[in-house]
Amino acid sequence: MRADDTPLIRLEAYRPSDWLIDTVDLDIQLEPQATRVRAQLGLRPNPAGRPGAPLVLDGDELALERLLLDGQPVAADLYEATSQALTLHAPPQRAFTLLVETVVDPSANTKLMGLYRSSNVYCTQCEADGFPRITYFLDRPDVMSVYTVRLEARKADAPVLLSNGNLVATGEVANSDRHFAVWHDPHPKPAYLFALVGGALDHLRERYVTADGRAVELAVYVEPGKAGRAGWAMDSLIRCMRWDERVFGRNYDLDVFNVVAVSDFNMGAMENKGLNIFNDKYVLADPQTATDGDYASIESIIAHEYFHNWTGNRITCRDWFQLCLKEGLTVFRDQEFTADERSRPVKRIADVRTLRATQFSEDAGPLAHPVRPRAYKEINNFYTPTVYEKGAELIRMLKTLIGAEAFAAGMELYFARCDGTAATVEDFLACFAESAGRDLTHFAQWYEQAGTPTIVASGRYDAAARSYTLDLAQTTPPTPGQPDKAPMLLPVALGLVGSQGDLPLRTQSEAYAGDGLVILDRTSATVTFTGLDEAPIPSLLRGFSAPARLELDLADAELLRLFTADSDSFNRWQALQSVAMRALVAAGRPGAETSALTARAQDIAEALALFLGRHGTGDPAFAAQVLRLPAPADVAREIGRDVHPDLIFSAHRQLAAIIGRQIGRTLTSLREALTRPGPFSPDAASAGRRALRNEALGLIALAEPAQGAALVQAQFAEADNLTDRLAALAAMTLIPGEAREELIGRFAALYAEEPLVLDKWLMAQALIAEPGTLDRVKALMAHRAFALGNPNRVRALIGGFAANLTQFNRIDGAGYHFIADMVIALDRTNPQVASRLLGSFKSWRMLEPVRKGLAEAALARVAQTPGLSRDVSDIAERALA
Ligand code: B3K
Ligand code: ZN
Repeated sequence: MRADDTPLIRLEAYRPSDWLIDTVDLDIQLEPQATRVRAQLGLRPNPAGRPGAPLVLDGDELALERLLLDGQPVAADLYEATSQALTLHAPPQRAFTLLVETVVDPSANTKLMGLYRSSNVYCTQCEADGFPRITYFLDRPDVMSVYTVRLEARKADAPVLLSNGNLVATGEVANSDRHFAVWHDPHPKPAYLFALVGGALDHLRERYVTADGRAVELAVYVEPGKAGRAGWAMDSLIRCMRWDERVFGRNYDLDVFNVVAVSDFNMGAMENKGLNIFNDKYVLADPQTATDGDYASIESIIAHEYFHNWTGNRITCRDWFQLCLKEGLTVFRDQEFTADERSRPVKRIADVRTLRATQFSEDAGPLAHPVRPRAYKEINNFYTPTVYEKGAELIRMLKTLIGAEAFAAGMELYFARCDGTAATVEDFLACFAESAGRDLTHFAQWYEQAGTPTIVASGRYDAAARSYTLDLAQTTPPTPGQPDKAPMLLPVALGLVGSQGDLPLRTQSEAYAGDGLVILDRTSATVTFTGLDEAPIPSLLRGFSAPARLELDLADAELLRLFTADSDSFNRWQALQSVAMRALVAAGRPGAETSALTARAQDIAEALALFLGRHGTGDPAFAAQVLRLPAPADVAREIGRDVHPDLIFSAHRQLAAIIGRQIGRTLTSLREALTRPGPFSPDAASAGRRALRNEALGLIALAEPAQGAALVQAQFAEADNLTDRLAALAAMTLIPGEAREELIGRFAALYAEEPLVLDKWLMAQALIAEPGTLDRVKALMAHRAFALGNPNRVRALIGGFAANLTQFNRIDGAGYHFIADMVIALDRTNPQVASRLLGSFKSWRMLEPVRKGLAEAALARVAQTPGLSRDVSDIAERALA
């Protein structure tokens, strides 16, 4: 079915299920090509449903083998079984059991949804709609059941058998080479949280006692021989469990918690109850095969999935429109965990970078949608930066708005009131309205209205009146289906910076909420601050208090002053980024003069030299963020229309080169000062030092290629860890020539047996901003490190190329053509990976006319391909609309 014929599922159309399934007893005989699934369902009519309704169970590519109702065969005319549904026309209007038997082929399941095999390991992925690929079921999150699962397999094939909940029995099957395990999960759950794993796996085990006294067996399962790489994931797990007890008062609730790493996985990880399944990229780590970035991602994703146990599993979503209820909240929780474990300002900066790069760009293009969408054709296309990252920003704003205390009380209330239910955004917000004693109706609009608001601010100082007046106005651009926008409730955290630091904030203005917070909830507001003996510089949106764009007309000199004097670290960082962004935006347009860029580059370099001299070694992680200029893609987004990627890219190179040359000596001596002898440690402080050293290396490579190449060679030779080796490789990719090719070869030889490291190698090459890259990528597709069937390989090489601003957007359209071909090819085997890749076109409308035309043609070619999946046709259709 083409997406244009696919029914649109609407939030307004929600109604409770007519039937409930209280218990599910699964008996699963694992076989690589023919796994038999016997599902015994304990059904009853839902008192909230329609009396006398038929029973329609969802299926997906299933074949029914056997059907028994209360143990008796069902007459052929009483039911209908297709590959997509099993319907009982007139089921008994009472509780009854249904035994449904299906046979599935895990080895042929290339979609990686439902039950599949990954490197000889059986595993499952059921969110959002994979369970009906295993058995017929009411696959909706508000149908929650208690599961008992018996798994049976050949011992040699699957010595380890795992499912959700607690292990209740194991044994041998008499007179056979088979064994079994029975798992029982006492917590009712929706089918999307079901999971099983079977295979030969090694593990790392720890015992954990919860704050409320429950002993829990923790285990991390990995490919044989890789248990030595599971330590960091385990360590992260233990720390995040403690943190959730301390900060949110949440204890774990089963006797076991298992994490399993698999090598073929459509996304990062999955929070199945008591059995989290991970992309191995987010579990395996040792200094030789994981970067500091990997260590940080593992820590945060382990935490994210664990935190879902309460925000997602114990309290799940009523329907998929409420996805942000679990995702936005859980992202907020994992962000807070990282902020507490590492550096709060650095985490905030990193998250805002991601938000702007992924969510702001989504909001600005044809795929924009509200945090809670009102309609969808394919729910798997809504696991987006808007639902996740903007969803987390909404929770953060809520906390800012009502204060930490009322926020904590609201969370408590939510856990107490909604535990065990499938809840809605309204249920969630009601808890905070109650704890804060406030009406949150206007705030709730954040869930409904798409688009990134722009705040336009201007201020004036009146020396005679000793006052400073700040005018704030907001607008939100139209997005698909929402041409007219209402004003949002924007919490604007602010300060006024004077010559000696922050000035006291005295005002009678209505919009001022106290504690440095202005609430902009109408089209415009004016706030007058009094008692000021000097003209202040406004520091607005401190800590990035709202997911908005800010237009504030400060002079470069004022921004540079904020960079040194603002008490808010985020805005210190932001101030310098803003100066750099101005330079890049001005220089990245057709016909731009280069003199303005040069002048600004010099100002930035001077400010940086001073800053690095003072703080470079004191807070290297923060300094690394400061040193990293806005990326070319950020500049493209800021320009927003008639974008010329090549012009932006060369402006970026030019700016980096001038700065790099200007502060070259500072960078070199800083690199030396940051070198610490001793063995590798992944802790945040050590990672911060490496980040700054490597940021400096990149800048040197751009400014002084010969010196950069020498430093790269030395660093590669001396490095005792992947972070430094990969940074050397990345810096070298900026310097064309023989030496680069030689280093690329050496890196591949060193890591020939490490697919996850080779992914980084593939990606580093796919990102080279040179016309030869497309041919290089095509050639690499034949390399043994690449496989079209493995999502990690595809994301690294093909996804890497699609993220290459200048090469994906080649003026001859060959980049678009190639990605379109890849989408079409991948769609035949794995529609989710294909549709993600197609999302690379999400910013096509902002391009200059020639590229825009070529991108549109490539999109149209995808859209017109016969037999497309719903995943891909939905994205193509919306991108072109
Ligand atoms: N809940 C899963 C994502 C499922 C994606 C389905 N297409 C991972 C997470 O957000 O924790
Ligand atoms: Zn999640």
